[in-house]
Amino acid sequence: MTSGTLPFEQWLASMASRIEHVLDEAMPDANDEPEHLHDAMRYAVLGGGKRVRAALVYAAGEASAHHQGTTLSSAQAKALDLAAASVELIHAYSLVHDDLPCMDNDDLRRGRPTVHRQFDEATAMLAGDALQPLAFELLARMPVAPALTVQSIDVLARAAGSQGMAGGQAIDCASVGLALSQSALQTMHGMKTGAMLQASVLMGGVVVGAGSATREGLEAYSDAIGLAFQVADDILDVTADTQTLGKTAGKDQALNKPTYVSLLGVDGARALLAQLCEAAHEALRPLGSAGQRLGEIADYIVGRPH
Ligand code: GRG
Repeated sequence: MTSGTLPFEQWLASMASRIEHVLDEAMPDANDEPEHLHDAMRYAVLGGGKRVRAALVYAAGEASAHHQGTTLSSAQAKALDLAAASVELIHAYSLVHDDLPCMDNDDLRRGRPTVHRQFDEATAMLAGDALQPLAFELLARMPVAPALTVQSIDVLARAAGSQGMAGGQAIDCASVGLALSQSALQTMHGMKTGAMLQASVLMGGVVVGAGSATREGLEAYSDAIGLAFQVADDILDVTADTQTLGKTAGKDQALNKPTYVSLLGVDGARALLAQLCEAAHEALRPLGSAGQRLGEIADYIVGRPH
């Protein structure tokens, strides 16, 4: 996994193919009963996605080891695989449920029919339901000290739950047509999108037993990129290269959902994004060269060249 000299795009591609393989192995076989459900779970998870959350787990794990002057043991590398797979599973479930007719009612995801379109609504709901416990099952299998496993489960459960992603989604659903203040918008997105990105970074540190100084840096970094991701998404939503995104331009605006662009305008949102990117790099400064990949991921999220 130590691939410090690869150019960023190649490193990201290598992490994406690594996690694809880990997920493929970890998912139930499509021939196992109930076949229809397993088929839908595999369809939801495999063969798409930028795998940013997995890359954050790997980069934070490597950065933590490097900052402590060590390299990853094979047990730690295996644990990072399982942690990265667990965040991708929770993320995939959230997309399946978010696309359902009772939520965003989307027909396309990652350039293909959404799970409820490809299968049916009940199967899509159940596929999401089954992906969630699978994520925690993978964490329970990590070959690390039990205390680190428990901490990882705690971080992921909080990020996905009612005070994280699911809660943010609930606030989002309730705010259609409302004019939210910037701080209310920030709270909603911080929970809905930011929490899982933060968890990805923190879990990378937890799994390798990062010390408190490293964790503080990771936490500040994750705050900045968690928010930056959503601001960038809102900007892309209106300036849209829909081919790359595999989604409909301006969907949130069309749904009359509040966005950073509707609140601050495109230029205001871009200025906020630049500030957040700066804050992410600032947070990494104490990690020195160990933070290089995380810095590159921040640039990637905000769309800067590297
Ligand atoms: C249904 C509980 C529940 C939560 C849904 C994540 C989420 C909460 C909704 C997704 C809606 C959305 C499109 C939000 C914008 C930001 C976002 C999370 C985009 C999708 O993440 P990417 O771009 O997706 O990392 P890939 O496909 O690359 O994995």
